[in-house]
Amino acid sequence: MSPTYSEESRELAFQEAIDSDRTVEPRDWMPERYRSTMIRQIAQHAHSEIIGMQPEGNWITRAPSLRRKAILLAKVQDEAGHGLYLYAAAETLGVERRELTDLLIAGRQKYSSIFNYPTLTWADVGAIGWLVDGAAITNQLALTKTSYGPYARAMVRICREESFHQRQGFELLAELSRGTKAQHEMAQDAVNRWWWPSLMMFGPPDTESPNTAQSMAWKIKRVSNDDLRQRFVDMTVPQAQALRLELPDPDLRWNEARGHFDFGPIDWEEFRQVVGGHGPCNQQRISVRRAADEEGAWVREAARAWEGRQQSRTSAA
Ligand code: FAQ
Repeated sequence: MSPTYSEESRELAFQEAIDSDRTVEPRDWMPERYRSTMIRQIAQHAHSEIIGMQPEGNWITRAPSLRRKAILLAKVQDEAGHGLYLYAAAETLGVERRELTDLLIAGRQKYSSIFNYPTLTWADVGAIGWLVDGAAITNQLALTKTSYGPYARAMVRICREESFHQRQGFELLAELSRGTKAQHEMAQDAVNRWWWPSLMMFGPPDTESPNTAQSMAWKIKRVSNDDLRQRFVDMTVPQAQALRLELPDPDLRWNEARGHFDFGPIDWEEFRQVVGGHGPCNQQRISVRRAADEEGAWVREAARAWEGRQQSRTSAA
């Protein structure tokens, strides 16, 4: 774009490019607010992937069979990979992974509310795969069409891996649901505890979401929080029936006129508490992340020393 453009005409040209469905690439001019919104969302998403390793990672040593342990190890490792693609996407906007990690540990950037709930039984691993990854895919499929190119491309790969995660959660719960009475009850208890927090993953209602209008105009978001939540409910109810598990909502019923399932009120006060740092595991999640960062410092130092040596060898050659 021409350097003689005023800020206002640049913004207009940017919006026109967005309206005609052009993706924004790292070297393109973009309004500062677009850049900061994108950094906020990608960083929050990356942090969620990394913090999200903790609730399931806690079960790796307690998986009930070698097959289940191998599956869970692969899944948790995939989440680490997703975090890394996303930090790399954020770096194309001019922020370092180090800065973002420091902000997370200092409590100045968010991660998804869902990872502040504890994993009390093995069935929780199934409920996370089925419901949490199911909600994540619903959101992320829309994000494969987001306007920022590096984020959209990261989403395509992440969604493929998340589909496997969702299937393994469904399969785990199906096995428990068809198992002994105690196993069925354990599966039901996990679904009872994870259902409502999964609906909260999509964020506040559209009427109370400060970022949705601008993010939709910039096509960062293609679908609103409430519409994604409805998509997830519509997709999940028949799956619960197939699993022979109940969703813990007495108001859940098909609405012929709307062509969607109606569902009961969400406890938004609980959401605010969890996002505000007062969920059951907020402190534990951040202190584990901080300890991992401190314990890994020597690896980063060694990598930097090795990189420095390689550079001096190259320049001497
Ligand atoms: N938790 O105005 P909006 C995964 C905040 S999947 C915490 O609607 P926006 C995979 C929001 O940041 C989970 N905070 O905001 C996995 C904003 O605060 P701010 C990660 C939330 O951005 C599975 C304020 O509330 N996925 O990790 C939440 O337009 C299993 C107002 O909200 C993503 O991050 C929440 N649930 O829409 C890993 C997807 N909801 O920043 C391991 C990408 C809202 O202004 C195991 N993100 N807030 O201070 C998004 O799509 C959007 O950022 C939304 C929120 C939809 C989450």
